[in-house]
Amino acid sequence: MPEGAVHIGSGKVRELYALGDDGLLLVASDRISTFDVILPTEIPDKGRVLTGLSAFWFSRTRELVPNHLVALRDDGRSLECRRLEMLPIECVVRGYLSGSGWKDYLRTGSVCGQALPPGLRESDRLPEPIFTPATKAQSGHDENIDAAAAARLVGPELYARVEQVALSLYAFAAAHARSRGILLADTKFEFGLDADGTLTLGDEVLTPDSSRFWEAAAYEPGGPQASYDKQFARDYCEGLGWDKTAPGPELPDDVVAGTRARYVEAFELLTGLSFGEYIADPRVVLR
Ligand code: Q0Z
Repeated sequence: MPEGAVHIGSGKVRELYALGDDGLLLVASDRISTFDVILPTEIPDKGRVLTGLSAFWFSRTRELVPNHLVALRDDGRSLECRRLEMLPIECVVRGYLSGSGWKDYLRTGSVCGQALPPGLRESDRLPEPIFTPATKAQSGHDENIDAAAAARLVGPELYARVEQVALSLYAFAAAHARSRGILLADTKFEFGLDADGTLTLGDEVLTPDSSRFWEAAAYEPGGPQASYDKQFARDYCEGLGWDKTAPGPELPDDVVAGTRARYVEAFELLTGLSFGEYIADPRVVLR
């Protein structure tokens, strides 16, 4: 437990600590989930990769919107943040049709009340990126909601601003990722208000756990795409005939090594830095 920090929450793969009255410490573990189940085997350095990517994007997007990042710790897996009053919606942006967006489109022809052209296939690129808010479920899965429902939850003015900022963040990150051979299919942002009431980007941003990253060279719409980072682990688990209920299976060493290599590769492609440089001095991602 980090010194002087009081544990206040656990996510599936992260821990949250209070730092004084208005600070938080977000610590990313090496745990991995597949099919929504935490596996008993860790992926070494996964938490460092995700923390380094998050810090990289916070640093690169601070001109677009202020964020909660205060400091990146020497361990490379802990972010000191400002405590925000979080908005009660998940701010998802989709550039491609996948996951719950694809499911909703098959059923209704729309995603979050936004009609899409007929005849789209799974994983197709959308005519333009769309903002698809969701409620924060206490447990289980977030539920997609339409713009009117989201605007009722946060107020119409804040809703309009959050949509515009989320779309700008996606456009910036998707262009950057595309230039490095990675498609950013979709991503989830969480925003809050700081002590002055300023809209502020919080939580983790543009990591493989909050986004779908696809390898551009392997992109083939018309079906599901391989996950950039988790596909080895998923394929292994599927091959076992596991029923996808807890507890999940242990991963063998070669699957752990292959999965770790994919996380490190995503980090190196997106940041343009070697992962070794990051371990030696995490602050290199802040430029
Ligand atoms: C983020 C979460 C985690 C469990 C609360 N800056 C902030 N201000 C207020 N609240 C949060 C943040 Cl980031 C906040 N979460 C998600 C993160 C473990 C849950 F590391 N919950």
